[in-house]
Amino acid sequence: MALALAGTTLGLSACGGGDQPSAPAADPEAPAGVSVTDGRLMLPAVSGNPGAVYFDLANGTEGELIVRSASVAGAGHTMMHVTNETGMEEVLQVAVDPGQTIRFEPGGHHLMVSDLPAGTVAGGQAEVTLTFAGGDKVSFPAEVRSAGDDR
Ligand SMILES: [Cu+2]
Repeated sequence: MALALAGTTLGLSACGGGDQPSAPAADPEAPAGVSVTDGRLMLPAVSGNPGAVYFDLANGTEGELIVRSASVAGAGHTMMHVTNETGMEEVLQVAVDPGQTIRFEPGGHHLMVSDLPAGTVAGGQAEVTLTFAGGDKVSFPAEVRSAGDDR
């Protein structure tokens, strides 16, 4: 599926303006107030199929948080999906209101990861990175679980 991610500038303008100076980020790679917990990567039942990643993303910042893309270290393409009545479809961004937590969970939003690296086995760990509108990123560990395990 061809994606039209390039050339999008909407997110930047939403952050501009206002007379409050923005605090310098201590670590531009991990915005203060943003946290991810309960990361887990479910291996596919059939080797070679995509895996799924679930987690809770908490937006403790004062502004809207918009996830623009996701990746898993060493893996191939990672897409953001949402499950609906007719199956799954790709979403190009996921917005989280200030003070809200969004759960990527079975039956809802999730990441779909193709071409998992060879060493991805149950009991191990994968590093997942989310990239937000504006360029900030957050990385977190996901516990690798077998297809039949608890999601
Ligand atoms: Cu999916």
